[in-house]
Amino acid sequence: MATCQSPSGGCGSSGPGASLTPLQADKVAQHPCYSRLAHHRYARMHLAVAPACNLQCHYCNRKYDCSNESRPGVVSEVLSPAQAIAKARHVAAALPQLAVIGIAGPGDPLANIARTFNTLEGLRLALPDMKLCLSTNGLGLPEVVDRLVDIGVDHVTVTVNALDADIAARIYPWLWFDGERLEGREAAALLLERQQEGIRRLTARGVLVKINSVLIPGINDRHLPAVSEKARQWGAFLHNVMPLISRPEHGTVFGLRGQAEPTAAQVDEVRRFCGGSMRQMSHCQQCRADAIGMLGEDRSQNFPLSAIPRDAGSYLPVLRRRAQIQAGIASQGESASDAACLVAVATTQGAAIDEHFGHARRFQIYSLSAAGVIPIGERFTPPFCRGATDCDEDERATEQRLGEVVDLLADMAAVFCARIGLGPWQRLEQAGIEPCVGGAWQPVAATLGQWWQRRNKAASGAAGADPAIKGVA
Ligand code: CLF
Ligand code: SF4
Repeated sequence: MATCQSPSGGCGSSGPGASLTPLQADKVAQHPCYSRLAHHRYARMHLAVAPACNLQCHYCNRKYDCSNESRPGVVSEVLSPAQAIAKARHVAAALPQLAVIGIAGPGDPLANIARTFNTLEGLRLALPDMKLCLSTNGLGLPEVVDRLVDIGVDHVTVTVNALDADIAARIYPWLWFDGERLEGREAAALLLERQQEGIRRLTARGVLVKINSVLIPGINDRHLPAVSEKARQWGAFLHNVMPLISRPEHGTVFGLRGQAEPTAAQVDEVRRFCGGSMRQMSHCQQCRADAIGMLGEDRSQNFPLSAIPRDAGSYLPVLRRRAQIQAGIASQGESASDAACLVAVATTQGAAIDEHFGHARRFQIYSLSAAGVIPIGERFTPPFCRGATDCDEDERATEQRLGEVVDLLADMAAVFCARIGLGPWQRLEQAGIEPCVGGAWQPVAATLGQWWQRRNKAASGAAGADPAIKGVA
């Protein structure tokens, strides 16, 4: 895998948009919907835990999947949060390319707050290497942004079909908000206000936001370039113009009224106009709300709930095997060489090694091999150090959390951080992991490359042949 340092150059999506930190660029490069290149390498899974919706779209019939993220088709099973987490663990073990788990319906995730957050929080604990993603109409978004960020949901899609309340009122007949039913222009205006506020809050917190727009000929087709321009101003990363699906047999208002679907040429033309403002997605598959697999395939029928084991056992062996396989994919096999290894880095933005070991809530994982310094994902860990008071008062709990962190990093050759205490240093060494603070505040890629060269030199002896690493002198 090429390291995606520049979204316009490496992520495969086209057009202008927000500039990214190295960490955000890595997240883009590993998400099949955000990067055209990634969709050949990584799979996604949707967990259908959210049956209800808080508004009505004229292109939706609740018997079918949410049109925000799906082609029409009944969701096979609505899952409870516990079932969803068990299923995710099972699929992650069977499908090592699985990189992202999203909640996209079949209704709106934020109209099902308890089910959605119980699922996200459970996933974060049970699958610490998984990217989490959410797709919403945005009505319930502003109040949950901090909660999403705390869990580590780094990708959020918001469906924005219009900026103008008169246009939006032709798409959304009513909504429920604060126990009240609103209709027409009043409802549309409230939705637009809440979408804007939610998106701004997300981008301000560094979340990668994708805007989905359903292209509805004669209603919003000429208006979508304005949506794209506004999305850019809000700091969104990507715009996904999706063709309306409107067939009478689906029983939607638009389908029954004979509202035309756009032609492929119309979709291309609107994307071209929108591309003047924002990167455009063109590989969307309008997936079901329970889709599993690479984009364009759906393996959900291979994973029925009845096949999920009750006791999945420890996830750690699965996590380590997934890392090896993903490193192999990313390095095109170089990670299998004796000299190759995995390392973890405590970094806030991905540019410099700038975080204290005990404060890191997630470590970035890199594959080091002759193919280069390649980011392959991250691992969420419990922050074992919660301040001096906590350490003093509950030493045993602190030790236990430290043990969990070390277990999660046990397949790493080294951990790089800005600072580390003596206790964790010793625990890492006992586990065979080298603690490295020599590169504190230094650039991540150069520090890791130099460390790898030195390690191989020491291993092979002065006369031995050192494997070269790309880009490191
Ligand atoms: Fe799912 Fe959506 Fe996340 Fe992707 S889908 S919640 S961003 S992980 Fe992707 Fe499917 Fe298109 Fe959605 S191809 S419908 S854009
Ligand atoms: Fe249907 Fe989704 Fe619209 Fe709700 S937001 S009405 S589930 S398409």
